[in-house]
Amino acid sequence: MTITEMRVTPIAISDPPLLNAAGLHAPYALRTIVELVSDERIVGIGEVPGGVKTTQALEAARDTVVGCDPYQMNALRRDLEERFGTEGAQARGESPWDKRVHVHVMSAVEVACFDLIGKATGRPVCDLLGGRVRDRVDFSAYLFYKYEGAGGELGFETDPDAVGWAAARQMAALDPEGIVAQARSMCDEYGFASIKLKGGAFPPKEEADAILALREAFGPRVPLRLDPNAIWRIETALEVGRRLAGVLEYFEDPVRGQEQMAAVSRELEMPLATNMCTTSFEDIPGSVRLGSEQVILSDHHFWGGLRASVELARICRVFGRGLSMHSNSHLGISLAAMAHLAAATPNLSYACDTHYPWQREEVVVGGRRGFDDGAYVVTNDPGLGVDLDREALERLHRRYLECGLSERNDEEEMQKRRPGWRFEPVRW
Ligand code: GKR
Ligand code: MG
Repeated sequence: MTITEMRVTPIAISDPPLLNAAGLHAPYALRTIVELVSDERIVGIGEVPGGVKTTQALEAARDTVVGCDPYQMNALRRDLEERFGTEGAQARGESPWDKRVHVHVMSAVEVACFDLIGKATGRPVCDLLGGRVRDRVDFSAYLFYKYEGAGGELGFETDPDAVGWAAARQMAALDPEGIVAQARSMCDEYGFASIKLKGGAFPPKEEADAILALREAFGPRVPLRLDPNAIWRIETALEVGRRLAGVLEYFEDPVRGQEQMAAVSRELEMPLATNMCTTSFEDIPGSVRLGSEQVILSDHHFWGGLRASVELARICRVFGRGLSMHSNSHLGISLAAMAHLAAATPNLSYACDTHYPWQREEVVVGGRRGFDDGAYVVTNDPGLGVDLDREALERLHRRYLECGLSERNDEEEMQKRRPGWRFEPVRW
């Protein structure tokens, strides 16, 4: 099989005004869709966080990818690395999300290769990763402090006809009561049985109060997680950590960097988790030496693909790390890839993160994917089990061209609400 064509399409999807340590989500989140077409006219697809830099890097990779056999992923990776180099771990930057470009290129191309092979052979991607150990992949409710509004063309307005979760998604949630109400409607709609709160937006005491309010509302059987995206000082993390002892399933990135995470970990009983201080293979020796976290959140988009994430899972097993999964605003291609990876990863022992309930649009045929009692059901459909809706792709691409956004910048968006607001890597 030969890849004869590579299409790269940046898109913009509506995204509500969610708050985090770096500011506020813009009305649109950027994604880039990659299609690899084979000589038999079979199309494999991939989705990654978008923006001009990643899109241009994917365009630049086209010459290397076209003409390859999609089965030859090792050679393809080597050729891409020889041509474009790799980025050091530092290149991820200080923001909650990963700013590296080439890991995303590798991921988009590799996922599309797997989808292509799956569609050509009639096998689901999880079979190509060694086979499934589960059919149902549990996801967790991912709560955010937020302003009113649904994002996108609805802007800060709301759709008055919306009901249920669609209505709740538009409501402001700026205090513990708002967070509990958000949790209730999201869990009712999707059946999620674990809850994560994105922190780092309000003073730590208020965020800890919200966790305690969730515990009160949902009881001890619903695991809770808190993630302030490394914006706290060690003393703050210890104070909150002691207050929430026995309440949190894990405490995600309370402080910045492996050294500080190790210092907090030595003092607290609860597991620390990360998608910020250990985010590449280059970081593993430091993680092992220092003991910076007990749980790593994998993410095939920034670990460089599905096979890299399988390698990460083995490393976690060897070094006694738990394994969970990280998310950013995304659509159904990423969701399917996450679910196939999770289905084929025996030691993925936590419900995965997903921003999916916050989005309203889709780029796959059939529209929005469903969850069954909090789980994504991985079928035996070939490849990722999803196909590109070309009309939706075209519409979301036009939106990308018109929306005026070229890279994610939550600080700039926050300044529209609070003039002069600045991102501070450590705030409290
Ligand atoms: O979408 O605002 C957000 C999140 O803060 C996201 O960017 C993070 O990468 O979900 C993420 C996390 O777990 O750190
Ligand atoms: Mg996180």
